[in-house]
Amino acid sequence: NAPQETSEPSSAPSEEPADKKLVVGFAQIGAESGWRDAETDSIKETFGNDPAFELKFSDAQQKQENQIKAIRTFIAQKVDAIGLAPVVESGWETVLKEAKDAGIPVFLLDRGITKGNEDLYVSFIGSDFILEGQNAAKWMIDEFGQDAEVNIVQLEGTVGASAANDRKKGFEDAIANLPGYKIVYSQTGDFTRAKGKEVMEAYLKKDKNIQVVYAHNDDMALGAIQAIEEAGLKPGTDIKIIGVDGIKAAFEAIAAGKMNVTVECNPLLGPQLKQAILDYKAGKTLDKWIKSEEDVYFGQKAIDALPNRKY
Ligand code: GYE
Repeated sequence: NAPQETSEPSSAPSEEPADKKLVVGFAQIGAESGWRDAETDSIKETFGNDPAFELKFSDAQQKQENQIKAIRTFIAQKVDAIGLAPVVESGWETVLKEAKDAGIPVFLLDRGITKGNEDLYVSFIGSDFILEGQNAAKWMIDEFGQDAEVNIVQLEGTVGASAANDRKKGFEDAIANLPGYKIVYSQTGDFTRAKGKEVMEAYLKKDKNIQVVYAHNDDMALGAIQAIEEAGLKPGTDIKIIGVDGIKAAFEAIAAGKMNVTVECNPLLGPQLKQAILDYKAGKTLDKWIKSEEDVYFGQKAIDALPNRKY
């Protein structure tokens, strides 16, 4: 599939304003999850509502090659800045070097790239995925106790994505010294609800002695919940369900007693990206990592927060 490119309609008057618009090209991954849809909306709203900017938005339909093509198109169009949500960590050196040589600043949004390439982008704006994995494990250990025997199924995100690698690492490191905690199965569900369900369904046919599902995002957790119900078990009770992202549907599942906890990951990054571009253009020095602030929601706290969730 070719990348789909759309330009936001300009809200400026027909006469060119004295100040030229800043053109931003954004290479998005796709629309695999509720989280990503919220991120896309945030970017489109932020730049679409600001007459000082023009947004060129590309949807790569989950393929790195499409993201690379989109970046090359942005370079040819001489955009003022490029935003990139890298689907996987590796393989960006060549194209980001091309952007650098063209003098176009690159901002990484939400996912990172392989360490050692910090000279190829201005800032990374996003979450600490290792901490998210640790927080997921912390909830579980608080719930069951250090000495418990707990069989865990891990539903991993997209293979090679920083969000998947680091959520796995944070979680696995946190249980490494607790011999009762065993990951009995770990498989990618590609961050989608459909795949999360499929993987869980297949595993439950072989083994139902599971106490926890740890899903690298809420969509896969919601898919697993369906599979567990169809297998005649009670998600949230028989099997505790841990997700990451904090999408509204996860809060609803917690309120319904089918899910236990969601580790928040903020997708509303449009305003921070815009600010970073403006700061860069104003000659300010930016932090290499502009971190998101996030919380962990379970029980009554999740139920209380539900009416005010924005995504
Ligand atoms: O958790 C998942 C999405 O990169 C942080 O990607 C993001 C992840 C998010 O598809 O739902």
